[in-house]
Amino acid sequence: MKIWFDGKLVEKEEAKVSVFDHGTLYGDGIFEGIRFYNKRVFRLEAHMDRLYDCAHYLMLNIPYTKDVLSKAVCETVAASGLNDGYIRLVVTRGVGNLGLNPFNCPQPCVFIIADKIALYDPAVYENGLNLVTSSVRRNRADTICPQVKSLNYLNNIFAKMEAIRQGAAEALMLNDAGNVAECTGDNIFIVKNGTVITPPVTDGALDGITRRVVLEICTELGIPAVEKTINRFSITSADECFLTGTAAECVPVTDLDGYTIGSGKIGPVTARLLARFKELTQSTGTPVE
Ligand code: PXG
Repeated sequence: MKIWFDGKLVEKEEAKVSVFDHGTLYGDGIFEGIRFYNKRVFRLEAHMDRLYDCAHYLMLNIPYTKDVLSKAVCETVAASGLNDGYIRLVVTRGVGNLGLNPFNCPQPCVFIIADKIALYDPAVYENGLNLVTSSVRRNRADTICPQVKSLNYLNNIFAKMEAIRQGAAEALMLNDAGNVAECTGDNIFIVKNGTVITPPVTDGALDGITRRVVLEICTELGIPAVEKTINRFSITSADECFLTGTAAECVPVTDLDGYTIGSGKIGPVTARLLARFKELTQSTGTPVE
């Protein structure tokens, strides 16, 4: 397997991050998770825009233009020989001294992996997934802003562990006010009386690219869609519920904390959105070669 590491493709064994890298020492860095289908990278431009916006927020200067890094992503996918898979693009603060000061780290470290990923059991795409509400709150915007895809995922990891310990596949994360933010690695949607509803990013959600695609599909198909604050009651009384994310794609949710959601099966609106999402992933994207 070839990894793109600081400007060139190297063997996996040679792709090593320093123990003095502030990404390793402090979780100081950012990442993107991107999918490719039929050797085409899905929504590459949107992922690159988000990466550079996050880098700017961290005052981290990525030493490549967006264009160069986009080409590097395509090169890595081409070198993988895979038709379909998952890209992990990571930018760390780079090598520095012991001590938090990021301004002593002259050069960020950038690497790109193209590999396979299987997030959930394939059965959940047919039968729906169980969620449990986590006791861990999603970050407030005045801590690590939830819109930043940073290398600090500990809150989400704690929430994920809680879910797994209770036999659920994913955890629902509430914000500081007790309203719904999102899940540990996916955005959440409900359907109520024919309207698709998702919390606004200001309620503590990542501005997910799959989330944006689903909202676009709603417009295209004439399905009413709104960004609105929701709570756990909104979910237990919803007709349908589903999650979106690059790794997860679109997954129906049929249970929250033992409450059956709607019919307990994939709902008709979810099924329509999933079908159109699949068509888009199969037919659009940036060709890698
Ligand atoms: N919320 C959070 C907290 C995320 O980390 C999403 C929502 C969905 O965003 P996108 O842009 O992907 O639609 C994410 C994305 C993994 C993994 O390895 C996690 C994500 C993406 C890719 C892989 O578990 N999270």
